[in-house]
Amino acid sequence: MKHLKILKSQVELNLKNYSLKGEPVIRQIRKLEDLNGIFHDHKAFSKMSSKDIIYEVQAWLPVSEGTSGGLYFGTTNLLPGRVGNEYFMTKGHYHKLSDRSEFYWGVQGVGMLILMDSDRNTWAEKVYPGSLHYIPAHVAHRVANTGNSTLIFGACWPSDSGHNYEEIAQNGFSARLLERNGEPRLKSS
Ligand code: M6P
Ligand code: ZN
Repeated sequence: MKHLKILKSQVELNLKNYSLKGEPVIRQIRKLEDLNGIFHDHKAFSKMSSKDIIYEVQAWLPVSEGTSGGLYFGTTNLLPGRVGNEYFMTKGHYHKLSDRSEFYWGVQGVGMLILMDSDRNTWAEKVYPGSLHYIPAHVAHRVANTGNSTLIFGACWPSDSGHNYEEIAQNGFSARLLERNGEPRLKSS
């Protein structure tokens, strides 16, 4: 019975490094080998160490996956680096229920949120501490780290949105974020 009780939430967010403490918190590590096929320079990719960690997601999923009306909270630490001239980035996805939207926000470091609509128009928003991003429904999203330090971003999404990775695995985004003369540029692919 919670009536009249003053409680402490079961999960805490460390506001400095954005790590989550408590139960239940899930942790998902993505290594370079998990990102096979997403970078355009296969030769550079094959020379790199496949066991290297590229990013880690921590998330609080208070309700089971697929529940309508619930929310999930996640935090992602994306390491700096490149495969050839392409920045380290998350796999990227549409939502399985494609009309579900999401918030991302920058916490630490700098990068780009790369977005692609269902007509395959691709654009990007700068990610930096305090940047806030509304990812509309039907828009694929991924984040690239364009800086020299770990990029941390937060995310909040509906518990019934799911992830559709297949579409991106098959067709990719219609543009790539590449480094040119020290600057990130979106280039049609
Ligand atoms: C954010 C959220 C998660 C997602 C994670 C990594 O934290 O959008 O749902 O899993 O980023 O992105 P991806 O799943 O594309 O690798
Ligand atoms: Zn999402």
